[in-house]
Amino acid sequence: MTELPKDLAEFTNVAGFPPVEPSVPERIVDERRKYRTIWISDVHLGTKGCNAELLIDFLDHTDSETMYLVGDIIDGWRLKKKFYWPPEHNDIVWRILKRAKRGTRIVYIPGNHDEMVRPFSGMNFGDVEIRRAAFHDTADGRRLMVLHGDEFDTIMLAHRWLAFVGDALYHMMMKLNGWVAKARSMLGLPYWSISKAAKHKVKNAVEFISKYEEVVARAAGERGVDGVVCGHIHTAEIRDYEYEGRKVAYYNDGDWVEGCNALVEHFDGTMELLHWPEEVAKRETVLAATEALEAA
Ligand SMILES: [Mn+2]
Repeated sequence: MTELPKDLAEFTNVAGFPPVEPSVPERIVDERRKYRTIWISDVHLGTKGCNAELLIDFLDHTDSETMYLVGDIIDGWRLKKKFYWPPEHNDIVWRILKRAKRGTRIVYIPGNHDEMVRPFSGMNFGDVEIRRAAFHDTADGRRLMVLHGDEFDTIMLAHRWLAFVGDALYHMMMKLNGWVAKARSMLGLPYWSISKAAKHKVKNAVEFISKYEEVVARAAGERGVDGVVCGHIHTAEIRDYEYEGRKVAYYNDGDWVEGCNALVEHFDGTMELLHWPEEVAKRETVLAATEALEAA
């Protein structure tokens, strides 16, 4: 019999899960930023890409009446290949469950990376509602459709892979470009620019994103709702579209791999995208200024 890796044994020990105390202690702040609603998605727990530190910070500084987890919260695809589950990832689950206990309504809409949770749609696990999709009524009387967004992949299939060509890859290619040009000229091959090819791909990625947003907004328009909240493409955005003369709002809550964004609804129904690294920087500036004042 093969023995379970230590982490996995811990993970599957249901009696001890979630842990009684998180490994990163919950920060007690004077006052949490309160919102009517918070949407987060594409956390990818179970991968090295997940920015757990910032997400823990976010969860410790905010609160809301309702919180939607808009898919790809746990990366089951990657976990199946290679088990990776640091204590901080437990801490996130712990914080979400604690929120539910404190009275936040938690709605979990699984995405394509956590599609193994989808068969449980309609059920409640503890205080967490699992739904395939949801409608959300804003404080200013608008009805929003909430879904992960991979539902549109079939339409987007032709362009799908282009979305993964990011900036980092582009810059790496720029560097490579010089070497390749040199090697090619040494071999007597004609000049061929990787960076030019990459630039073309980046342009395609930008086109992919705007096309995706259009497709999703149109689907929302067809269903007669005032807007849509999704994730999936790791690109946070608030944008207004029009469908047959009506306004349809497109909201994408971004991700916690690169962007570290959350979409929030204020108590008057105003929507805002938070870029958490910026919020942390602002907070630290204020803190430093206060300390300087106190020292003076
Ligand atoms: Mn996804």
